[in-house]
Amino acid sequence: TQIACIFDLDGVLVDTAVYHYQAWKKLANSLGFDFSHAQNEQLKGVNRQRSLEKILNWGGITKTAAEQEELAALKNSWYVEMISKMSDTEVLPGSLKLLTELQAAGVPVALGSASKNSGLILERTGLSHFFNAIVDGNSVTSSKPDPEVFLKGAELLRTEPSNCVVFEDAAAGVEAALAAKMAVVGIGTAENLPGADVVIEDLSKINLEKLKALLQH
Ligand code: B16
Ligand code: MG
Repeated sequence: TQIACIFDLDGVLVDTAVYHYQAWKKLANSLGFDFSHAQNEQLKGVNRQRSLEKILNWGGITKTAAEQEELAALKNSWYVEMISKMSDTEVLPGSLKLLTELQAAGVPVALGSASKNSGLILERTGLSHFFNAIVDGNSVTSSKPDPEVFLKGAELLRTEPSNCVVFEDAAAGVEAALAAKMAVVGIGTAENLPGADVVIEDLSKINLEKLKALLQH
């Protein structure tokens, strides 16, 4: 079987979701309100600008485009400060083993992330060298659930969507992968990830053999 893998970053390979949450929470608090863990779930996989729009909406706050840009930059400065201190200890369970297995087998691997900070994160956690292609928030125009990020990944890997397996922790990301007509491995819980072909707790629960079986149907 021809197979290629496209990995989401936050919440799949590394544990940066907690830093996004802390930085957004700090921003909301500074504006005089708070939001729940359940609401935070809706921010996963969603790009920076869209995330801010959702949060301001929850707080019942209206800001001009210029003000929104400033607020997003402020959140990002706190977030970048946090991720600058990351190390390879924050790579999620099973990531290293699976990426190593794929690399050894010559399986093409791409990143498919909404983040504009993916370069810094991959570098801090020592994962850069596993990727044959990087598609992130700097290279796409439409945010997940639009399939653009994954379709670009397949294109850069010079393969067809039907050969691709996407790894995603966010509902918006699973939707994007399905729209791209790719197989999807959900990371997390099935109730949060409707439509995924299989949902596992983390990457230690899967290997190349199981991925190939997934593409057979
Ligand atoms: P940044 P992923 C996404 O990354 C995060 O899940 C989401 O919470 C974040 O808002 C988005 O990246 C943008 O990140 O502000 O760093 O550009 O899960 O698609 O890897
Ligand atoms: Mg994610």
